[in-house]
Amino acid sequence: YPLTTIPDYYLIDDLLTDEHKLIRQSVRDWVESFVMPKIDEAAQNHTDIPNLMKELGKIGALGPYIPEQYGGSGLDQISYGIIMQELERGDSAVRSAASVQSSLVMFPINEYGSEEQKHKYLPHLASGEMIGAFGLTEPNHGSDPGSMETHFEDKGDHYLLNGAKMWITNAPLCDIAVVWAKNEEGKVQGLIVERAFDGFTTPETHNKWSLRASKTGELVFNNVKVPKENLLPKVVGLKGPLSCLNSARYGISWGVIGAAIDCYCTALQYSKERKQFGKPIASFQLQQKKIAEFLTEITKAQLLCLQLGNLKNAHKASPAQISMAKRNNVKMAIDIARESRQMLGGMGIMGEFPMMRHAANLESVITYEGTHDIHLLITGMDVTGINAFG
Ligand code: TGC
Ligand code: FAD
Repeated sequence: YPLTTIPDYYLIDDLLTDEHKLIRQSVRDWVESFVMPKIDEAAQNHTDIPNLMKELGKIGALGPYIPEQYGGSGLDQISYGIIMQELERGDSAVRSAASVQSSLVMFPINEYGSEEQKHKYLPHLASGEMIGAFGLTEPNHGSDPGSMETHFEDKGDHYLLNGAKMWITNAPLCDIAVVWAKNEEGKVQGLIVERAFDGFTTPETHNKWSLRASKTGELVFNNVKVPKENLLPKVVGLKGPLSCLNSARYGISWGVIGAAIDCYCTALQYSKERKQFGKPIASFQLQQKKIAEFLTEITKAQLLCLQLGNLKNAHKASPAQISMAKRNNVKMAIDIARESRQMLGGMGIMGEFPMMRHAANLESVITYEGTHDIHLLITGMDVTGINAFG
């Protein structure tokens, strides 16, 4: 479909700056030339896209809001959101790579790291020469990370880390991992674990039907000696990893709009070209209902994200507001991917069209960074003041 058909039904462009639009255009062009031609093959073959992280670094998609002195671009939160949207129009795996590197690895090092840690890691993460992973989830503790078992002991001149993390994006590729583990008092702290440390392994998780162009794996720590200078010094407690999730969930709220746009534009074009009963299928009311509802839901999601971005820029976005946007927008996108696939009939199951790939990817997106139900409970708790988790 021509890129000029990408929807802006409520003239939201009028609310963006020239810089926002320039950033969007450059990421959009890169997705068209670098991602679109190879994404179906990568997903079909369950392989990652070669050099993806370095390419993301070149276009400034890694840590866009990290200060320039550490290799970031010092951009605002709306720019970050727009970048995520354009990347996920290509594929959720591409957005995932940028999300993890930016919000889950660079963000905690920038917020909670020492000056030495920031200088040592951030510029290499921003350029994509170094790949980061984020270890919070464990085999026995996903929605409830506070019960994690991974722990470290103080051995005088180093820490000794033991445990395992599961479902970790980019684990098999990572050069470093920001790992959340309990200290001897049972308090959660962050450690930067480097690939070369003895006892650290990253087995790959095979046979996924979702996010097939992204590598997922485990982080296993068997008596890993972590130098003391690799502890993130400025945060103690679960709020450390959860604050990183605020940033990543915000980016996902924007990102999934991109996946929905790709499905919407594809279905709209197809429905105008495909004829049945002597007429384009777009002329049938049932198909128009789908198209009109897709556009309505995309427009609502765009407005939600833009205002959330304004709140984030003003440091006023609450975790519960972010949960609402993540939950609403991922559901919006997965519904559009599934419904738009039907509009293509048999062709909808083919790799030439993006719907099956987006729908399958979004099954992960609706699960990671807090499941659909967990985000509902966060909203419920915020509104009622009653904690329904425990
Ligand atoms: P709870 O007792 O409510 O809170 C513990 C402490 O954390 C604080 N807190 C937050 N701080 C910052 N941001 C947030 N969003 C926060 N939510 C809570 C809270 O104030 C408290 O602080 P303090 O100082 O009083 O100690 O926590 P809980 O144990 O009851 O758990 C509830 C919670 C919120 C953890 C749970 O609802 C939740 O969010 N579970 C979901 C877990 C999750 O999202 N995991 C994601 C793993 S990473 C991932 O999926 C990456 S995918 C990457 C990709 O490929 O894109
Ligand atoms: P569980 O927590 O076991 O949940 C199972 C079901 O129970 C869900 O439907 C859930 O909503 C429901 N449930 C749980 N508690 C409650 C409750 N109190 N009330 C009602 N229902 C409840 N994690 C990382 O740390 N780093 C990563 O990079 C990362 N990448 C990922 C990549 C992929 C492809 C996937 C699939 C996951 C990734 N994750 C990562 C893990 C992800 O965050 C977890 O899968 C997610 O938080 C859910 O945890 P779980 O899978 O253990 O499910």
